Amino acid sequence: MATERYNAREAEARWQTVWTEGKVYQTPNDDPRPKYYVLEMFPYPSGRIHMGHVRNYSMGDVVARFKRAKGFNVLHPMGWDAFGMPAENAAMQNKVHPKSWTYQNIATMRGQLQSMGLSLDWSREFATCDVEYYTRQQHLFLDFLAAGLVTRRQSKVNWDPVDMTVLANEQVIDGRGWRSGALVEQRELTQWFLKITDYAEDLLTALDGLDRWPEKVRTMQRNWIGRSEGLRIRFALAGNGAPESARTVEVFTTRPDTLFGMSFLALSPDHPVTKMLAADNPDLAAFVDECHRMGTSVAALETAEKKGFDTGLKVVHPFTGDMHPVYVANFVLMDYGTGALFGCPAHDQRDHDFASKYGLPIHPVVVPEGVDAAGFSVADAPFLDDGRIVNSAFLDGLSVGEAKEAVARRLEAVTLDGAPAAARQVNYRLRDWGISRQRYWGCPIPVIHCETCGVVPVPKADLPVALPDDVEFDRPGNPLDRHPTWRHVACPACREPARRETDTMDTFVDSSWYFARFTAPDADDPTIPAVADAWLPVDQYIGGIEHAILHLLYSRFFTRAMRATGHVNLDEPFRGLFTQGMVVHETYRGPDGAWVSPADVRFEETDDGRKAFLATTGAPVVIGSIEKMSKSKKNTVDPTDIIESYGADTARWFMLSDSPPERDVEWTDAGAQGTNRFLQRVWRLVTEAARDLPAASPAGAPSAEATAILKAAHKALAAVDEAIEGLRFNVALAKIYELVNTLGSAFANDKPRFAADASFTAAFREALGILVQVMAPMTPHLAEECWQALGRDGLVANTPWPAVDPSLLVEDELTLPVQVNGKKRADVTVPRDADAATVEAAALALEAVIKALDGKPPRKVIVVPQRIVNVVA
Ligand code: ANZ
Ligand code: ZN
Repeated sequence: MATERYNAREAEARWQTVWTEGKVYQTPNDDPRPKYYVLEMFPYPSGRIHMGHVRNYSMGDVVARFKRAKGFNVLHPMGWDAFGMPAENAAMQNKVHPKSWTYQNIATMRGQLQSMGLSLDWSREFATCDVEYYTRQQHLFLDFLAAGLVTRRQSKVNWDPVDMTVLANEQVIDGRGWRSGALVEQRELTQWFLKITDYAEDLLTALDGLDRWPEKVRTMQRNWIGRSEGLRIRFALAGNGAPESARTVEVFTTRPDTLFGMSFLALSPDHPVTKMLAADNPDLAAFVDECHRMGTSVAALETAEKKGFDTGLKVVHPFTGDMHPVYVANFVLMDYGTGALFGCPAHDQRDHDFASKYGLPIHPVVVPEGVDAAGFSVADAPFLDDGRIVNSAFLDGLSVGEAKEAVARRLEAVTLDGAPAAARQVNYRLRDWGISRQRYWGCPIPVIHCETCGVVPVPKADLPVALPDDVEFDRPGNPLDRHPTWRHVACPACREPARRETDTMDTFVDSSWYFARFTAPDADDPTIPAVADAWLPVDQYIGGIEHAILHLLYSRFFTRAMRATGHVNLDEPFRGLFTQGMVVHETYRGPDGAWVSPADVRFEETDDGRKAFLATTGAPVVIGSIEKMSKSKKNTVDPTDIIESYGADTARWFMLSDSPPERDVEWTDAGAQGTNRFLQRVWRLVTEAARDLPAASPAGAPSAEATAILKAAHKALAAVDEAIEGLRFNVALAKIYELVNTLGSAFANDKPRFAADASFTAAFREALGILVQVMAPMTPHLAEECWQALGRDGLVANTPWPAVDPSLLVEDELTLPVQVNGKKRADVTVPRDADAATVEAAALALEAVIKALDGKPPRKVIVVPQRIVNVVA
């Protein structure tokens, strides 16, 4: 009698209802068991979930279900990173309010996530655009402000002169506004900053303790923070036209050892001396304007052609007394170091490019160890490595490190214009975090500007500063600015008419503390510190590598700032971090060269391989390379289509099965079908066994066959346990395949034994139970259905993880190689505890050994216990 196919669609919905109604995944805060907090990076509600989400959330759910079964009180929440530009773009393009667009998307995506059967505590759900959330964020901002962690200062923004609006760096494409196409300018605006640089050193050194983070991510963060030890050196200005008020210029250098190789000094276009000179030099002013038309991003500066303007001024070299020209150069940033540098073309690529362009001297002062200075040329390329100092007077012969120290010592002792000519300085590449955005769909910055009182924080009692709903998106710019009433308020200090801040916060602020809010999502204050401290840090955080720098660094900073203001008492938010690989798929192009979606392609196996055709017309389709799923290449599959045709368990299992989780996984329909067949096979095995196995009867001591079954099950259990613990999901799945094969063939071949051997039946039942339990984290719906078919009590979701019987893991046989005169002839399998005589006898009885000895008795047999048998003929 054939059993019914497993109907995933019907069963999955049914179990989801059971879980929801039983509140199976709701996590109480007051639970005596040890805590475990697993979190996947929360999604942006763009419209629909994609396969990357399916992979990410499947992994997190495996960990959550596994830890729950292992006796932990597991926190596994979900929310929405819901503020940001796309909602405003949709508002401008489709005339839909950002709020309704966002909440509609959330509703769709929540439904999709729920159809995946994730063991989430939905009672803790929130969106960052919920006023209940962002008002607590305003509360944090006010606390940070009071604690001196917020500043306000002038900073450059990308300005679109046609749309009359500020643009984010991502909205500047090749130097032009993404909508208007106008050349973007740089403008100075007063903006709000969070003082992340106060924690630069701490954020750097604490990386050493994050031993459950990928090394790659720690390195990226180290580079981003970019600590360098250097020297500030002041040069005397000389030459016609030096401003009265500026007698010296200070540079920052990490290579004082190259000072004798100096050939120019360069100022930033925004350097105060540049500004003084530009005031009566129109050519220089024009050059500065040209520099301002480049994008503000560091990347834009790095790729731009190096350009300079010779000011005609000179500086005096502190050791040689030589005069060097002073340029204004586009590659010198005002907000790094001192906004000025000395150029040493022989040992720096940018300086080399610059000197080559303007015909400045290129003198090597460092040569590789053991190389003769006379024959060493840097005309074509600078020498950037370590070496020996040459052509440098008192530094000659020193190492780079020694020379840095020697220059620092000498210059610290030299007095220039009444102060030491140099001072040591540690510099960080990390900048303070500018959070002001001139946009509507974000968390309003809770301050008020008063003519008399200046900047006045909104009193906490007046929170929330809620976004107005009645806004217009018919024009570019910030709708909050032109709202008729919203910005007009009374000053909280003097009650006179004042102006509300109309900037909103960078959306990275929203995601910098959501993990803490999940611990007490309904609290009046941003957190309940004792509760947050009990749950945090997040034990396992899982997400994409694209967040390796900003999101993780901001969250680490926020945690420190929240500690400084009493909201939590810890510094590192994420104890373990895992960055998963991407989901990739073949690409297809139709006859007209346009991308074609996999859903519109039909395949045929032909004599020369797999061929693709348009499903509609039958026209040939070109199969292209395998790439990250993306809308632009149309090589996506919709998770909902997959779930509807195969079920969520198939999608979940396939996302975990084929590749190590940190690598890319290729979605193929054949792979999904294969997974589906495998799950059907498990269903058949379990239901047929449940039907055919005799009822349990007293089993007695297990027979050899029963022991073999128990061993296979417990070995698989131990291996799956270890693999999930180490987040090697594909390894866990491989062990489960093995177990299914073992049980499948035992069931097919040893059926007669069930009637005769009660211990075999009992072992088989136990093994099936283990199989269902180890599959439950990956395929939770199928597991419940099987659990029920086996007649087990309750939900597998509530059942403790089975205990491994260690005695079943011991191998009681051993296989040793047998050599005759040093050449391997055979293997011998003996009981693990066999003595030497037994092993010797077994080895000599082997056909291959008898043949090798040619009938003669051996001269000697050496048994190395547990290792090898050597026979000497
Ligand atoms: C002289 C020199 C000689 C330099 C040499 C390098 C190589 P890191 O290591 O990243 O901190 N620099 C200083 N201020 C700058 C600014 N505002 N904008 C752009 N570049 C600036 O970089 C420090 C080096 O970057 C400094 O050391 C300086 O060039 C340059 F063979 O000084 B160096
Ligand atoms: Zn006032």
